[in-house]
Amino acid sequence: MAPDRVSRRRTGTRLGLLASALTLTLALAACGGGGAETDGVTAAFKAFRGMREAGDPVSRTETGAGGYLYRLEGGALSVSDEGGVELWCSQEGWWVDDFRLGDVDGDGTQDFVFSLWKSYRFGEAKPARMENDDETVRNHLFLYTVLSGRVKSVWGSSDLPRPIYLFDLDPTGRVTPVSSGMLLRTQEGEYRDDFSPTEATACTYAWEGWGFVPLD
Ligand SMILES: [Ca+2]
Repeated sequence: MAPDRVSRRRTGTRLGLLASALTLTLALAACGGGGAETDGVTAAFKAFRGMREAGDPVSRTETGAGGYLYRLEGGALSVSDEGGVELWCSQEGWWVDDFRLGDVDGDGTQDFVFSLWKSYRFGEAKPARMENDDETVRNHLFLYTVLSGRVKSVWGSSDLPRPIYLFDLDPTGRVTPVSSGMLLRTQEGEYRDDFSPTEATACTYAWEGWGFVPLD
């Protein structure tokens, strides 16, 4: 997503992502189907997941347009229809930190943006089958949408240069043929071996059709 050249301001915010509360929740707790792919469940990912579970992971549900129910629990994100039928669930090899709902690309259909962590550097279409032994767990940002009851990927970042601590969608940006004017506002830090948070930086991005582009 964001190249390092983007100018940004220091906020001095220190984010306590790894809070002390002990919340042990199975990663698949939010997913009833049990069919999530297991690619990417590496030793490094399991260690990362354990740290997240022992922190204070976000757990919440939100009803979006069309009555679709978005549920995040134990790092697993799922989407169900009005009847409670699960349409989609994040892969077992992903840890989802949080999600936001909003029509990002301006096509009139609500999308959902989520921040996730996974081991493999390749996108979800090329998981463990690639000859890739890099287990480093890195942060990504994905944009999905729900069209006629089907969950579809719109865009997915490669490894983010900086992990996102917090993010939100802000509909006050400039409307273009490919954007609803939805801005992505983030608080980002630096990677550490133990994934402990660093000083955060505030960044803002606009959707340009092929990805989120930093606003100077
Ligand atoms: Ca949309």
